[in-house]
Amino acid sequence: MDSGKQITFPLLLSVGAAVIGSLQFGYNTGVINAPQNVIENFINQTWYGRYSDPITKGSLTAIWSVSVAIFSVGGIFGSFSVGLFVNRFGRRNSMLMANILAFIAAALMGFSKMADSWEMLIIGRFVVGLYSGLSTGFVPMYVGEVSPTALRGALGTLHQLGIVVGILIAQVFGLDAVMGNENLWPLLLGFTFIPAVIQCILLPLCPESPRFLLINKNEENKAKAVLKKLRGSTDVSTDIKEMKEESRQMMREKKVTICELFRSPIYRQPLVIAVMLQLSQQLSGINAVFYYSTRIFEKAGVEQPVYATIGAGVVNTAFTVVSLFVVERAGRRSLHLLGLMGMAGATILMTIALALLEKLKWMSYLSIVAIFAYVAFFELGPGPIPWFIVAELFSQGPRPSAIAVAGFSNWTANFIVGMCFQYIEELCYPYVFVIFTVLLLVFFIFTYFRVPETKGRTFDEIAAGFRQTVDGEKHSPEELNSLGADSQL
Ligand SMILES: *[C@@H]1O[C@H](CO)[C@@H](O)[C@H](O)[C@H]1NC(C)=O
Ligand SMILES: *[C@H]1O[C@H](CO)[C@@H](O)[C@H](O)[C@H]1NC(C)=O
Repeated sequence: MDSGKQITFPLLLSVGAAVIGSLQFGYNTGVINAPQNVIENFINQTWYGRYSDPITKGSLTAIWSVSVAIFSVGGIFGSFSVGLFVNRFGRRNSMLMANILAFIAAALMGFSKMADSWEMLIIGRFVVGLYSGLSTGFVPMYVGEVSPTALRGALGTLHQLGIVVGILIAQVFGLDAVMGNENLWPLLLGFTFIPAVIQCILLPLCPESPRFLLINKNEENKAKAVLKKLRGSTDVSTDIKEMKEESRQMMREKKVTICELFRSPIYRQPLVIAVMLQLSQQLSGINAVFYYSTRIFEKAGVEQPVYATIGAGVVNTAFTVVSLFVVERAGRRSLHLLGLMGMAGATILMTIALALLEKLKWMSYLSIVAIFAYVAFFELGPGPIPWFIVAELFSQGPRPSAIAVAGFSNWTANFIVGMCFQYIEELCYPYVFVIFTVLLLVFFIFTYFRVPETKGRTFDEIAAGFRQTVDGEKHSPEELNSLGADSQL
């Protein structure tokens, strides 16, 4: 019997229960998009009720931007705390415990209207950000560790898919006719409670990660029992052997702390690349679209902006699926370049559409096309590629620290975009997207000259390429640049 490729019910259950965490992350990323106007009204009225003075535009923008962006501050803390939990409590129990945060957040956001308090909304967004930061660490780890090697890649992509489906669900629920209206918006935000309940029911039926049991707890018999259930086979010696081999290899390579990572010149170049790729993902402005697209479409003269937002969600999901098939085959570097260039083109289209809207009404359609193209190109390149490259640039020893630094850059840039977009928009409307065009081109140039192709190359080969540059700090810029070209292979 081929136990390596079999999808058993316990495996399906475990993976399914875990990716509820990814769904929650996506849901809370997308949920504040559609109901922006109704919630702003609530803030306006609450302000008036308290101070008997109409709220100024500046205060309203500030409160709203903080409510949106504080999610990423929670994300920063969450993603840094992953290590505190997984090795102590285990993967499954960590996921289970994180739901306490989801319940607290749901209550804070859900009752904020009743309590006339936008502060509760803001704290709730922070707490659900914490949960999301933890989830983006827990879920891929658990899914990777319960899956057989042959299925690891395929099942791992369910995390990414869970996120985009979560965003889409949030956009549909955010319709005026569903929950995105004056009366039901607290329910829309509090809805995060339901997936949390489902996960709390399902997770206790799922096994702990066999890798955690074997390597961290040294409980081989328990690990074997779990593996037998997951694989639907009585012979799990190959899995056990593989895990032991992997852990031996990890011991051989000393763990590199974050401080060492910053100090050592060997890691400098890969680290700069890892951080720049994360920045290129976030500063491309993608979350400006996920957080604010309804407002963007509204300003672009689209008549039913919420439906355009849902359309963007559908395009996002479709191209995530497309990219799952493409990423494994095409080179990472070329895909990233293609994505950045396509997004830059889309931002130019968007600028034209916004600038000419006064004269040509049909420009609102062009803006829909532009945003759809923008999202599609994001999912082909800057969406998935940075994670592949970070994982492929670093070997076992420095990888966890590198991923932590990358995650920090990701959430920080996410915060900056969420916080500043509305201000920048007010300042330089209709030319907001020009900023992203410039940033995208800068990242394109950086990727072209500095990022090596990592697909199908070993760590040693990639590291050798970098060493050339480290040894020769005196190398001329031309030589350094040719490294990028050399490594296209
Ligand atoms: C707040 O609400 C009042 C009355 O409903 C409205 O006239 C005012 O424009 C609103 N203020 C802002 C900043 O939206
Ligand atoms: C970085 O941000 C993107 C998009 O917001 C998200 O899909 C990805 O999971 C994030 N990564 C981490 C580690 O938070």
